[in-house]
Amino acid sequence: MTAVAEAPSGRHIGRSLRRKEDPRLVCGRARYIDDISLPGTLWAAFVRSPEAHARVVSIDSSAALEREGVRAVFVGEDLADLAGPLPLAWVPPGTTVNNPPHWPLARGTVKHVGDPVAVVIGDDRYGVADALEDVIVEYDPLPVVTDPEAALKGAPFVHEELGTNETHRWSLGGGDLEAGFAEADVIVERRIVNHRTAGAPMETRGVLADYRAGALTVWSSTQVPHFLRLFLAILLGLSEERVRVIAPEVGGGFGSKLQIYGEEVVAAWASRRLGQPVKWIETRSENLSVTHQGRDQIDRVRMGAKRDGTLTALHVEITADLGAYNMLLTPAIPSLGAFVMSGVYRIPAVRTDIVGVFTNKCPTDAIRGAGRPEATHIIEVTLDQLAHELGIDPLEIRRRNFIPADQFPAQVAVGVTYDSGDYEKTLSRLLEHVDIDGFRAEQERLRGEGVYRGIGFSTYTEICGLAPTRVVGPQGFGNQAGFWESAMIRVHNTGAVTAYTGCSPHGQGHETTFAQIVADRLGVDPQVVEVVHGDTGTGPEGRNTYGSRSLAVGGEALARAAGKIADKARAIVAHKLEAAPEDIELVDGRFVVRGSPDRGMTLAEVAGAAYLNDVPEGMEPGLESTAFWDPDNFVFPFGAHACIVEVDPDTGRVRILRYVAVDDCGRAINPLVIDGQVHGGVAHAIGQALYEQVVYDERGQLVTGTFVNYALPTAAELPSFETDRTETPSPVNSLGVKGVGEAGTIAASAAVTNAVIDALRPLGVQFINMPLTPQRIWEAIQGADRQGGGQR
Ligand code: MCN
Repeated sequence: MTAVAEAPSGRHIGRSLRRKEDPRLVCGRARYIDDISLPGTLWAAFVRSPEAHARVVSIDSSAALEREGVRAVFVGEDLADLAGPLPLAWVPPGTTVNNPPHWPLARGTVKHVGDPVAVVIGDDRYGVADALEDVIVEYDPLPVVTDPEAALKGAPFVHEELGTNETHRWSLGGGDLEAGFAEADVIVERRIVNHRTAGAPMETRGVLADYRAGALTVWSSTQVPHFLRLFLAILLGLSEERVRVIAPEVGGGFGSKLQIYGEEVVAAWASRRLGQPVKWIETRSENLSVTHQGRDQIDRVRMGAKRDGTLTALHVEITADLGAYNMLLTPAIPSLGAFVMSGVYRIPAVRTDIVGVFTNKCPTDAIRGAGRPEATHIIEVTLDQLAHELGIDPLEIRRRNFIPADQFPAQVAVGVTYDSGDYEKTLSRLLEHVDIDGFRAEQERLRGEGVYRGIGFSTYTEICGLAPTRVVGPQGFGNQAGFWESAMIRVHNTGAVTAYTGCSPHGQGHETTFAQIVADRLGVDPQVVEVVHGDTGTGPEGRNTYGSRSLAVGGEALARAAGKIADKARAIVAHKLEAAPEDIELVDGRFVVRGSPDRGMTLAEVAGAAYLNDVPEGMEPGLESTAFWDPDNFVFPFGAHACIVEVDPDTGRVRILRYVAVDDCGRAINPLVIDGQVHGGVAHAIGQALYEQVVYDERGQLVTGTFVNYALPTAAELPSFETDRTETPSPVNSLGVKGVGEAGTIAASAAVTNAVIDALRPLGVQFINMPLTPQRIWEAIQGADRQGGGQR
């Protein structure tokens, strides 16, 4: 493992700088995809299947083509020159996944509501939307399957030719499970349903493709411009350097824009075919029906412990509803949870068995947390159930099983090594904010008045900082790509700095936090550091933004690129001031000779010398550097969250009274940004716990196709979050940082669920599955005497 370099000594890391990107965002000056237009742009609109499963008998586009302004209607077969179907890039290691072709426009059959069968292209945005109605498609409906457990039992099949709905099976385990359960005094079994949710970013997707003179430029509201460039080049048969992908301002993604979407391929293909730019902007209804969704697992959980609460074994069987097709990472998502199925606990034997299932629904893929919120929910909710069974306090059972702080780096049963941790510390800090004894006394008193309050905890860890090529690349999981991050820094004549990152933020504040890192390493103000991202035409290769990887991998790459510049600056200053390079140090924004603070140069002065080629003999002029960073390990943020709720027993309505989050993401670069990330993350999980659910009926019709019936929480439903931090540095990178972008989402659904169950116990409810809607809670209270297992 890499040793921690000297702690950053500058003045900007650790400061709550306001986000540099916000003025343009709040003043309406940001440039999103729909703000970009090119002369001669044509518009695209997609004809989508109203059936969940059907044979496409015929498509008659003649009436649409007669409409004024309609230039073309293309169907799946027209795109026969594509090099292949949409990509599945990553499968769980060591397994084979059934992967029938998924075409950008369906060929022959449709597999879910919204599956596109044709694209209409014309001069006018609204004209093509109207023309959709004139494309007459005849469908021959086929039997539909929406229940993943039923789907595993046999026909009907989503992909008839496979003769099964099973996509794959994959397991990860360590330790002797049988011995662990044999040793247990108590075994708790639960059926936990982690239902389907949508990414629901504020900005829907969109793409503008412009093919001209043998080169393709694509603007897309994507999280992964470099991946998109690669796959567009492959599918269209272009050389990769002839394709430039630009992610302009991206209004949120939450994982749902970590994808190669058919619409992106169709727009690029059509632009080449028609010789004009082609643009498509997704409607909200499309976003809720065809942008990939997340979660959707049925988890059968067994947790064993001794009478004193010592955990002995955990076995999880996951049935993952993957929807109708594999997309970029679909089958890998449930596996991500398996790597942290030990949570923050010493459990001698842990095993996760996953079966993936096709159903006639929109495909699932990464949504904030991707597999890890599901794992935390499993561990933390089941642990509370176990604590109750044993008559042990929920906090006490956690403490008895925590991996002690002095055991890091700590290898857990499944073989993963957690980099650093101090779980007792985050929990103790949490309890400084939450007076648990006071709460219990008040809870008891209020119950006497018919008021039901509950408290729930979640002590979690997660795995993030997706990189180590040695683990995820060809020598590890067999994935044919390296997972590092890149950075390039150019110091201008003026001493201002342009920093190019291979990350591609879409709300995370990299322009601020990454500027803080570079500023500290170079002794300048963050205001003069411009962070450039999301454009494959500038900067080096990149691996983009997802999996809370950007700071731990991309931020570290920038720190290292800046370190190279600082080294060169020291050599130039030494040359100019006739001192030894090792005697030059960075103090208060100047490179000075040690012991002679008056003798020194600013970065601007160094740049001036560098561009005048006034540099040491044999050194190149100029002041630029590039760095790639591929760490040895992932990073493992952790924390302790508490939620206090009040449940109305008459209506089943849950009100969150307090939500307190103490997170540890290593050294904090910007506490304000961290708080923002935690707020958003927690809101996301509260949404899942209490409100949001993608619902399909038994015919595969989407019931939640608008925000009227897909209930996103707003500020009105959410409490004012209380946040705090501890800082346990990671030894994996020189900054000592870990990720935080998903932490809130990973921790929170269990805290909310445990709080609701705690409130309902006096009414006889022992267990309940999300979403904890008023109706479900009311029903649970009514049927409390029948409790004892999960319910869908
Ligand atoms: N940070 C920090 N100090 C730390 C850790 C993080 O200052 N010790 C800062 C980082 O510098 C960065 C931000 O926090 O500005 C998030 O960093 P990181 O945890 O590395 O996560 P990423 O930047 O890779 O973002 C991805 C993550 C994911 S996976 C989802 S999903 C998500 C999220 O971030 N989607 C978001 N946050 C989002 N925030 C917004 N507004 N919109 C989304 O779509």
